[in-house]
Amino acid sequence: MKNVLVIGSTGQIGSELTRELRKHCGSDNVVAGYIKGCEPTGELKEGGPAAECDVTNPEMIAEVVKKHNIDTIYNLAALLSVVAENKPKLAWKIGIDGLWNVLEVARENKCAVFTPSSIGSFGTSTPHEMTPQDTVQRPGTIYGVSKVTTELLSDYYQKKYGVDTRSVRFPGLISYLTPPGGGTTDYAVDIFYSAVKGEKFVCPIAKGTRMDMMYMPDAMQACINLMEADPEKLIHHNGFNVTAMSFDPEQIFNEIKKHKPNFEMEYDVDPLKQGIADSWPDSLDDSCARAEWGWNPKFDLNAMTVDMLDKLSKKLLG
Ligand code: VAH
Repeated sequence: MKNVLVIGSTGQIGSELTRELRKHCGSDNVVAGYIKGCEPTGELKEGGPAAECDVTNPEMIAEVVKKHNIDTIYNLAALLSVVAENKPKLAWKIGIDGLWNVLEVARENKCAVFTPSSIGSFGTSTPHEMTPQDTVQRPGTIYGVSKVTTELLSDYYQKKYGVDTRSVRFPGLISYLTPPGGGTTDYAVDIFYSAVKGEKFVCPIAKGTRMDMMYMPDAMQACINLMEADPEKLIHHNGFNVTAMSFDPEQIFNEIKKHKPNFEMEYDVDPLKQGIADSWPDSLDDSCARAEWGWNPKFDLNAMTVDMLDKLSKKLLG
């Protein structure tokens, strides 16, 4: 991995991954791809090259890949689960028509490709406890349908054309840098903002709803370590289960309360988010990722809470 293009570099994952990749590969070797109206700013803009790169425009992708001699594409362009349910056609256009464009450019230019899947690729008929790596995937959301298709199309290009496609199924991602953009697991980020601001948190997810989660630094390591793993050791290529913790709203609330004794929470369940959350696993089996490429998260709920409160307090309160 020498010259990298991050498509969707200003999003929740892309903005942090571009920074991490620049530290890892060298600032000049990581191109921040963006679309009009979502141009990089601040460190993302100053920290290295950027290029307009709309995933729905194959010529644009090819031009950037050739100009910067790209050998690895991180394709992070997607609508998250809740937004996607309200804009299903656009979700498919970005998620799948866009993926097709990326895979074709990768095939023609011999690039490796990472396009994340999600625990959203599972549905109500999937075993919910310790969800296996290889199991039933019949999601009921357009987000989930697009993520299963992402896994299958990426596997197809790997088998048929030898394109080196690899990816993980991300759980909910928690970060203090870039706020999430319309997902079912956003509550696990929003709760920290309420706690730091001294506000009561109104939780849109029902008591007892467990979902897998991960702190963003661990997600960054997953993105990089998988792409640099020895291909000879990979049995799977796309859609590795990865997780770091599984909790419900009460558990994260009580962990935060250890540090903010006056913090309060009440429930106001959002039916759309709750319906999606109920269809997702309660916990994942990530043993294949651990065995095939050494996946090993560093942050559990306790460690993430300490770091999130510290970093968010500095960000919001100075
Ligand atoms: C969402 N944060 O909620 C994303 C993610 C597993 C959750 O895919 O849509």
